[in-house]
Amino acid sequence: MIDPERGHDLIKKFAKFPIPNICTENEELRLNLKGVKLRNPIGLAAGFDKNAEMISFLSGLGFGYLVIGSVLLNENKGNPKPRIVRYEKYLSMVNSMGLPSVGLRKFLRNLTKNKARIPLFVSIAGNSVKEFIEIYNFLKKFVNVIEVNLSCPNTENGRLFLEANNFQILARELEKAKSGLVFVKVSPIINKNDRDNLQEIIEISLKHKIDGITAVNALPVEEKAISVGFGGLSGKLLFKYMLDTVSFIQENAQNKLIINACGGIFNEKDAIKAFLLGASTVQLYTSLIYEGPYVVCKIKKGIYEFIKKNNFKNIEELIGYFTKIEAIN
Ligand code: RRO
Repeated sequence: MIDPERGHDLIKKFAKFPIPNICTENEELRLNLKGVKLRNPIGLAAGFDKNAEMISFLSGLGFGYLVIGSVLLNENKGNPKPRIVRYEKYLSMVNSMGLPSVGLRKFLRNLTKNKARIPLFVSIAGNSVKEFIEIYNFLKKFVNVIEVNLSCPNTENGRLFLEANNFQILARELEKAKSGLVFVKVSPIINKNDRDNLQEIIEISLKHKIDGITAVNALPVEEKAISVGFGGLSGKLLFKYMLDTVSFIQENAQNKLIINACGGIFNEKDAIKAFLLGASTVQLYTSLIYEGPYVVCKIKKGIYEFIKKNNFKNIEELIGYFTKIEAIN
């Protein structure tokens, strides 16, 4: 009933303290991402906790990992309000936050003050290669997974590095600086140009030892109710674009890139579809808003029951199962 951003700010005030895990965990859902051990494959997507203020609380909601950020080098206020609109009927929303960030130093203070009991991934954003690398070098001492945001729909430079020539330069520098896992987050593919470009991003990622891709960020759309007139669409309406993009990456990367599926994951069926198509993990944000704090427990329970009912040994067997069958046939 209240303004969406005011609602989010209220949650932030409440979610300052640690809570014990509200769900049970199952051994069958454990996953090892190149040495990063996850208790389950459900992650919180970037954007919910941009400034690392709710880590200890969010750790208790049953996630296997949290993506915190995106963080910028310097403080940034973001776009003018209103900058979030909900489409309740479609379980979706549009945001045009415009990368608000407390900046790297304050972010790190928050990060070290709040105790996370699960692996933390940090999403980083920047306006230049130099800025990305500076943030990366600073953060790599504290976290071992970085998600490089190539696809913010709401700032002038937000998708600059999704352009293959620019990404090539960034990927080369990241490779030189690399320690730990590096993912890149991309936009959904909707046309042939997007496909061709993503194909190049995949090739460059493989060449420069990027570990995986998070697919997808919000879909750029026009929206008059938002102050700047445009934003990124997330939630149920994004789901089919996410599946398309995940399939495309799986086909073109031949199992050499880890895929995190992000976009419209509301229940176990959504998550299982993504796993079968090749995603190793799924990430959610919008469904947490519409379904509430037990959404992660519900999804995990559903996946566990599916695994048992269909005689899979564990989640690892589910990942890419469709593509494995195709290969046999
Ligand atoms: O802050 C934002 O406007 C924002 C970012 Br950085 C992003 O990556 N995706 C999004 O939907 N919003």
